[in-house]
Amino acid sequence: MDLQAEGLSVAQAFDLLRQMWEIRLFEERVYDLLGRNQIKGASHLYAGQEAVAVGAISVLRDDDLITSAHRGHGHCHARGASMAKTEAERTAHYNKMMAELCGRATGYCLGRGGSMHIADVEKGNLGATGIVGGNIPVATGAGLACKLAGKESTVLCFFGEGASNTGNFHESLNMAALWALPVVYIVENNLYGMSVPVGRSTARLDIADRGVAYGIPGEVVDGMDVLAVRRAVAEAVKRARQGEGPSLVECLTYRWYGHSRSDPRTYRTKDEEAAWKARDPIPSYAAGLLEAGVASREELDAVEAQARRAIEEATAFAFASPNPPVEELELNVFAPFQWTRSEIDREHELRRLVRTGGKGTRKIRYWQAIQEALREEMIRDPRVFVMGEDVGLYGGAYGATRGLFEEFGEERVRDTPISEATIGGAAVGAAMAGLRPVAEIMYVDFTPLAMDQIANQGAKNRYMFGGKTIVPMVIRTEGGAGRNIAAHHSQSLEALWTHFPGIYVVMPSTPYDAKGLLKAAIRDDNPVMFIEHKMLYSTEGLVPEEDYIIPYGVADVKREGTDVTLISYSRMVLRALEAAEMLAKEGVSVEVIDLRTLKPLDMETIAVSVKKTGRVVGLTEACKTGSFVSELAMRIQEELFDWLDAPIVRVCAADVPVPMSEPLEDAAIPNVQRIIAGVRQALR
Ligand SMILES: Cc1ncc(C[n+]2csc(CCOP(=O)(O)OP(=O)(O)O)c2C)c(N)n1
Repeated sequence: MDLQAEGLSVAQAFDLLRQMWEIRLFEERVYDLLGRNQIKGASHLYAGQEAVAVGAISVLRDDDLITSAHRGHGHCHARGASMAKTEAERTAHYNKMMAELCGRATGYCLGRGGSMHIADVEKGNLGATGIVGGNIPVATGAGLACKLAGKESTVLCFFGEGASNTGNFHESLNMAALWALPVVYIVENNLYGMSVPVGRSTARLDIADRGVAYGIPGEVVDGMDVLAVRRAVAEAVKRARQGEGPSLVECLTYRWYGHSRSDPRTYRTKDEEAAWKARDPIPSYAAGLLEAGVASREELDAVEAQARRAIEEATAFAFASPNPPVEELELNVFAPFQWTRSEIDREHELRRLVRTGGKGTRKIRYWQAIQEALREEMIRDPRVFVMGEDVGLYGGAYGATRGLFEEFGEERVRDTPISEATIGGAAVGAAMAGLRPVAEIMYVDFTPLAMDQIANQGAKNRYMFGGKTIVPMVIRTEGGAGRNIAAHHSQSLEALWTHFPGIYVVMPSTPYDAKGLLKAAIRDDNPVMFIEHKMLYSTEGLVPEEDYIIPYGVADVKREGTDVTLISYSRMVLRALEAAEMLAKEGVSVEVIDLRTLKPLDMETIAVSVKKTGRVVGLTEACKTGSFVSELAMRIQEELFDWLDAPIVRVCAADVPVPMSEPLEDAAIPNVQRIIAGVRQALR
């Protein structure tokens, strides 16, 4: 071993050993505590693989980032330990890790994440994920943020060989190669994905070769040799810093324990285990230090003893720590982002202004409202950028990004590959790394392809990681029927998106609402699912000349009335208004509420109206079963039952996939006649 050739000082060489011991002893302790049910939940132990995390992370700078997977203790440990500047910081780091595994309030994630979601975002660890392959797009987006920041920082993305069979892997490698992103994808090939051997899950055994398909250099490394890993990753990081793009490093390694504590390991032999244990990365590295005269036997023993003490102290700390207070259950679901009183009041005035068509307003189309919001926010804040399929020169499938490419260029208006998962995940990673992405998913029907990234990573990361991150991303999409393009391009999936904690859902019906709500979405620190309607893009309406935002959770009473409250959103608001107009001729006074944001939901405005009318009709273009209107009806029933004079009526789409044929499509969704019938039913 030649420390100089490895670029290591003696202290650094000792540190590698120390970190590997700490991970090993940490995992042994966790195994023991799991067996005694003192640690609950699932833990996927990293023992045996220490050389990968420690070797790879040892080449990072403080401004670099990592993302990790379900077997993530080693990554979290190595990152925290290598960034600790003092002994006290190191101690705090082990303590927080063990406390997190024990679900305590003092843990890194305040007990919200546990083993599978361990993260220390403040130290550039963007977190572990329980979804195999889920971190790969996030790393790709973080790489984009690093590249756009121009600071030569780099992202290490750790995952198992099983994850290299996911679409996320392939989408991400393609995108990273296209955009020359500074990401090092590190496959920890421990030969099994749960119980299935790599030979039965993976078409070609050298996963590193998969890089070739994308023009990414791939290398297979002995993952039991900390210095070999370090060398390979150092080379890859150097390429990344020089702007040469991503690399793929496959580390051959082995996990000492089963997949998780309950795994009996029947799929592998004792002989195989013994053969790998004979190549234990810790004693072999220690022997190298001894042979090279860098360390004495006593010094090596002292490293182990010190690590043992640190882990025991961390365990004691964790058990002495309190559980998170139950009253704080909802802490950090959303970032506390507040609009000022004056912004809220001004919006009320502006709403009146555009309704009366006063001075200081002008008429634009809905698509222009979206375009203007994007443009103004891109001018206001250099962190804002747009990406999605065909958003560039083409200007978006519905024209809402027209002209932005010409004005801001391809760096800030990015055409993406057709890779919905990685578009969503890249938005998450870029947002966590400091940017404000607005990602377009062409049709809401395609958002399920990105559901893991948006719902599991984007919406939950803040909560799971103890409130230490924000994910200020906007997913712009459009939905709804009306163009005879059938069941894969016409759905209304908003209820799906309201279901996930941690993401707002916005559905504007007018150009004024679209512009103000989108500007608010971009400025807000939380993820937003912003759903436009394909049949609204060419509609016209007034917007103020001045810069404005529309705060979330403020519904708009689009027509006042006294007999019945008709609540809707998006395109159906227009039909609701038509129905109200016709009913007015018969002497029925309908109040039309446009929710504008389904989440947060403005129950105050609803309450004022229901207390006045006592009757409610919920109107949506979505299929009836599980629609958002069903949730709305329940909320009203729970909170306003005493004021109701009649059962709540739902007017929804039929429970059918949206058909192509025009008369069938028309019949599938509510029309004015059905809305009128719904109102009459509420009045009975
Ligand atoms: C998307 C997804 N599919 C399946 C699982 C269940 N699961 C958890 S870990 C795992 C094996 C993963 O293998 P690999 O990526 O090689 O990582 P390793 O466990 O070997 O570290 C499986 C099947 C999951 N959590 N997420």
